[in-house]
Parts: sequence; structure tokens; C-alpha cells
Amino acid sequence: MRIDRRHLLEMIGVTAVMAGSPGRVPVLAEESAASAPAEPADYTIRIGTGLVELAPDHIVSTTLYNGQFPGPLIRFKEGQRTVVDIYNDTDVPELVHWHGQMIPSDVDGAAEEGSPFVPARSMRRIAFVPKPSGFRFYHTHVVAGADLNRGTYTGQAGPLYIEPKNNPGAYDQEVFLVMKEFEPAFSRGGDMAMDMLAPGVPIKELEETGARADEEAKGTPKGYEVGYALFSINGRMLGAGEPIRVKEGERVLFHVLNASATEIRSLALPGHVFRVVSLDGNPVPTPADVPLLWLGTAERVSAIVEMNHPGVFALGDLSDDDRAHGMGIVVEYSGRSGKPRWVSPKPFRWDYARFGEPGATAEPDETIDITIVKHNAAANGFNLWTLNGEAFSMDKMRPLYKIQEGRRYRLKFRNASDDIHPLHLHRHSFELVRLGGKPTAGVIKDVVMLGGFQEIEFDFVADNPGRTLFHCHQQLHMDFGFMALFDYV
Ligand SMILES: [Cu+2]
Repeated sequence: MRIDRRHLLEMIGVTAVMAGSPGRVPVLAEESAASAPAEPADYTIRIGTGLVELAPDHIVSTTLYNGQFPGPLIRFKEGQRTVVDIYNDTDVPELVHWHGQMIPSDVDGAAEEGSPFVPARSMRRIAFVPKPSGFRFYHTHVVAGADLNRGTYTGQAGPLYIEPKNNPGAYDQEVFLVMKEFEPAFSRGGDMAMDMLAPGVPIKELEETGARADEEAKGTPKGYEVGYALFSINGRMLGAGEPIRVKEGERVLFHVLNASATEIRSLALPGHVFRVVSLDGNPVPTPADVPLLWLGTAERVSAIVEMNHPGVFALGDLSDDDRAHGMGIVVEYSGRSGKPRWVSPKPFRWDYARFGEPGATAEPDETIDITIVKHNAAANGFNLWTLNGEAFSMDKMRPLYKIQEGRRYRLKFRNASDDIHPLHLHRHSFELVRLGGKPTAGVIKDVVMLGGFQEIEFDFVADNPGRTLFHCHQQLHMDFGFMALFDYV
């Protein structure tokens, strides 16, 4: 989606009109019930079923925000109180989660933290002060379980940018890219093994723990996985939408979001390099050039590409099959035409530490060890996930960890499974401390990929009181045990 001011103003204008649509009884959140009801909303999100034309011969029906995919680009101003009306036109309760923002639990949009649902056929008004600045996003946060018409399998996701108080911006064009699959289906086939994270050497002890869990499963094969028929960037299959039009010498700032429910995505532009400037919307200490990007579910990368190789190219995923089914978008230099070119890049290991700085992070006040184990097909044919032996219970909603405001916590994850897990902490960001035994500092994120049979350590400061959810962002994992709650004492 290309951004221009006129378009943005139109979008705001449209939503302001929709906020006043008649015939509905608003259910107001407690917070706003006390404030003036006449206050107009700054934004309105409408959840409802609609169509997405991925290509003329591929029109899918799913649940959308404001009738479109991706949901409208929202631009908040850092530190400026914002009122959002969320209308739920569906027959099931919904939740809008403000991913990557440090806001209170009741508006964060996670039931586990105590955010109220937006009831079916009703609305809810929320208000909060957006922060911190940078590239965030918003998406549904309900349990999908075995229902592929719910949760992040639907089209409920949209990019969100929180404008900093002062914008540096040394670029000519800003382009938001939302990567997303459609038409999901379960299969018995195992996850495709992916080996793209540094350092990539499996830890023997974790392999042994994983093997013991397999033995306990008594030869039960692995549980269901999800595959997709259609792939898209900004809701269009490769070649079906408008190209990104560039001029030679231009510096284009790409904000890339992996809005997949379950997949890890990659992105390359033949003949060009990405200068990564931000991860998950947070500027990195060492911007660095890379030939391609890897993004776990819900991760964001902001990167500048200098357009110095005129032609027509596919900016696309490395997987030939996924690209053939739509995962890409055409980049077209002015004055150039023809079929988009694709050249597969050489293998490249993704290493977050490349963007960090040497030197040590602050010492934590406390370290929490968490071992992740997969129990094959233990939940009605789905893999069940445990953290230190416990699968999260949606019925009990018991906080596993008590934390204290002001303290710095180090989370040390040990992955005794062969899957990559995009680990996500709500309402806080964290600093990467150690990746596969290698120290780093200064990389601030809210989602990080943990490779199969690997370890990772990150620190967060307990600076936003309230229930805080931690989970794997892979919908199939979070729905089947891979969650934990932190609560402030
Ligand atoms: Cu996971």
C-alpha cells in the first residue's frame, strides 16, 4: 500500500462518517462511559465479512477490517490520547489487539489479560495513549483452535504507524507491505524443516528432551499443520495488483509486516540489498545491508532500498511455490516495462545480532528459565505445547509468573522441538541478550524467532503494570498451550 496524504485523509473521513452510523446500541467501555459520550472517535474499525480480490480469478471471502485487506493503515501520534470505536458486525465476539504498544491491559485486546471482548453485533469504545513510536500493527486475538475461519487465519490485520514527535526520514518514498496467506487447510504433513536462523547448530541436550517427548507419545505421529492455497502482498497476488513504481536513485523505505497466522516468510528483490534500519518498529543500533529478509509471524522489518538497478523485478518470497501462488509484488522502474524478473538469492542465515552492538546488556534482577516441549497430537490430533511442563489453560487463566514493577527480567528459552517459534511478549518490548550462545545488545523487539533445538535469552523491564501475556505467535501453537501470563505483584 502506497501512502499519500490525500488517501489517508479520505480514509479518516470515511471512518468518521461510519462512526455515526445509526441503528446500533453502543456498549461503552467503563473508561469512556464516564467521559463525554459526544466525543467523536478518532478512528473507527468495523469487523465484518467481506471479499478480497487477490486476483481476478481468486476472490476470497473472510472477516475483514473496514471491508478491506489489509485493514486501513492507521497513523497514531505518539503520546496523544486516541479514541477508537470498534464495531463488531459478526455473530461472534472479537478482540482487536494493538500489537507492540505499551498500553493498559484492558485496552490491549487480549482476553487473557482481562480486555473485554467486543460482543457480537455490538460495539466497544476504547481510548489510550499510543506509544512507542514506530511500525506496529493491529490484529484479532481470539482463539481459533480447529476453526480456520477465526483468529489470524482471517483477514483481520492491518499496519499501524505511530508517528514520532520528530521524524528523521531520509527517504523518498515510504511503502508498507503486508504479507499474508489465504485459503488455509489442515494437513497431516509435518512442518517444512527450515534452516535459516543463525547459528543453526542444534543443541544435543534439547534434541534429547525432544526425543523423550516423542517416546512418551508412543509413536504418535505429529499433529495437524496448516497450509495455504493463496499468497499475497497487500491483498494482491504477485502480478495482480499495481506495481510499486520507483525511479532510479530513489531511496525507498519499506515497512514489511508478516501478518501470517502460522508461517515464516522471506523477501528478496533481485539486484538490490536491504539496509535494515528498524526491527519491530524500533531503530537498530547498527543498520546493516542484507541480501534478503526473514520474518517470523508478526515480525516487522523496516529497510531502505536504494533503487540503483533499473528494470522490472518481483519483490518476493524465496519459496518458488509460494511465489508462484502469489507471494510477491512487482517493482517497476519508470520507463521500464516487461515481465518481472526473479533471481533466487544465495542462502543467507538471518542473524539478529548483525544489527546489534557489542558489549553487555544490563544485569537482570532475576532470570526465568523456560523449556518448550511439543507433545505430538496430544490435543485431539493437534500438537500440545508445554512451557516447563504446563500447557496454558484458557479455563483457569492462571498467571504463571509474578513480576515486580521496576525489575529487569531475563527470560531464557530452551526449545526442545524442531519448530521455529516466533515468541511474543505483550505490552512490553525486550532486548536480545544471547542468541545461540552468542551475546548481543541493543536490539529491541516484541517478537523474536527461536530456532529448532536452540536457546535464546532476552530481557524486559517490568514497566507497564497489569496482566501481561506471553505466547508463541504461531496461531496453532498459541491455541494449544503455548502461552503464559505474567502478573505484577
Ligand atoms: Cu510456536
